[in-house]
Amino acid sequence: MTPTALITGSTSGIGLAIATAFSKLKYRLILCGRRQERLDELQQTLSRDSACYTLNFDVRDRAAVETAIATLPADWKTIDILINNAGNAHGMGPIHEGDVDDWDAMIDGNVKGLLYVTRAVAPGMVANGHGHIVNISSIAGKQTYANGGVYCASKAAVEALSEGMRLDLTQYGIKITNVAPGAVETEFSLVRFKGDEARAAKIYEGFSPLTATDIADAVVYAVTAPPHVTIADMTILASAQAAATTIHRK
Ligand code: 8X3
Repeated sequence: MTPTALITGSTSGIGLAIATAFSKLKYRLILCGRRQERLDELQQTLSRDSACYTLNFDVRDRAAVETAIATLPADWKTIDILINNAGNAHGMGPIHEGDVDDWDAMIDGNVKGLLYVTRAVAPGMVANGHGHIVNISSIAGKQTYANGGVYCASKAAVEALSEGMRLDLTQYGIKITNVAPGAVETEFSLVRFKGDEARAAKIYEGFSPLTATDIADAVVYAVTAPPHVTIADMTILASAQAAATTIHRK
């Protein structure tokens, strides 16, 4: 049967690339995001290849997450694949100068939001005896860097949650894949630097960064692996990148 995939943060960046790649596989798609206009546009584009349903909510809003998933129509209720992609970096700076609103945004979105969505979707997978959860983490969850402590901590939490979910859910036939990308050129840096385009562009200067499609390719590999294979953890770096903050630029 055609799998149904729910993707958070599906209207841009890595989420959009995954939605596009899944659409080529003819998966049924539950496209989630905060911008209804973008969701509508995406639905229009992707419905050429696959059936789509949109859900407009912010993962940080616990009640909205619960309501959105609880009110899915009957023929969209069985979710085979959950892509926990929504998340972002907000601001950068030393801990003693950190903007607490930025910290809240990162912890609420990257950690609590991922948990809210998982809590709403996983019981259905347990009841069905199968499922696949893909958590989009980051190299920042494996290596902490200066001025990024809170973002790195939020992604370290994702790493721990991937392990925790695997320990709790393997017995129910649910696979967990943790994907940790390095430098991917998306609107990520623009959000991190609060719209400062020059500063964001500098991040990707002098080397070929990863594209969102590179990450989507890896996710497709994980979700199409044979039933007896779990791709547990993938770290994906740009070829010029040796570590989170070590990039060889020309
Ligand atoms: C984004 C990757 O290296 O900019 O998650 O933190 S990095």
